[in-house]
Amino acid sequence: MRGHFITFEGGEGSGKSTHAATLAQRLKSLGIEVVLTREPGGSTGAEIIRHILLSGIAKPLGAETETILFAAARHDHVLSTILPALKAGQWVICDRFIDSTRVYQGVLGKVDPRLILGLERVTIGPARPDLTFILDVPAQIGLARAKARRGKDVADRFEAESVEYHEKLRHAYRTLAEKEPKRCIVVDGRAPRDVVAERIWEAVEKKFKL
Ligand code: T5A
Repeated sequence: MRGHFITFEGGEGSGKSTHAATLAQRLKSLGIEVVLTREPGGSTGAEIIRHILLSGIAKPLGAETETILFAAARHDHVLSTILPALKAGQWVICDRFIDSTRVYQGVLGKVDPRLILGLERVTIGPARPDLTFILDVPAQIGLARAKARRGKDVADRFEAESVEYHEKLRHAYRTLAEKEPKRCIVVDGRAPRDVVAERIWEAVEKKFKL
């Protein structure tokens, strides 16, 4: 039996990590086996590539090269972490996945959609998300949260982009959700944490008949 695969998407500081962890905890409290993971990263090889991507050293190589690096990380992550867990009947909750590439590299980076979708097909195989939460917050709010959380550390490669860039991201995520309404649920991430968590839980209960 295949397990279930849920992804969290959205802009910086929208609450993905917070709500991925909250959902994982709630499922575990029901005795469900859960693997909580993230992208870029989630496996030994992918964590190495994460460092290259988020440090910004690959930025001068261009958006296509960054796209290929995200795909390389995803390939290792899917093979090493996601597929084994799904095959074992576990639930996988992933903080960012294919939609981040579609939006950051595809829409914002203007990378040819044929490259994006071709790499997607090759890297994920049968690991298609059953359900994707898109946490929606205005860019200013998300960036302020991300800044408050990182303290004196410097902003990473993507967080350092302009507010205008992040507003475009938000719009691109909403457009993506409209195109795939069966898989994607947009959740207002401005609401208090417990309200957002409850909205997510209700959707999971309904989708997987818990
Ligand atoms: N990327 C990634 C690509 O370009 N292409 C790809 O294919 C992939 C996979 C990853 C970067 O890589 C890019 C996108 C990203 O820029 P990352 O360090 O993993 O970088 O950063 P993010 O995924 O953006 O994660 P963040 O940590 O910035 O944001 P989250 O996870 O959305 O936010 P979270 O949960 O950490 O919350 C931030 C703060 O807000 C608070 C939390 O407590 C925390 O302090 N918070 C709330 N506060 C008030 N009300 C609420 N409802 C709140 N929810 C959370």
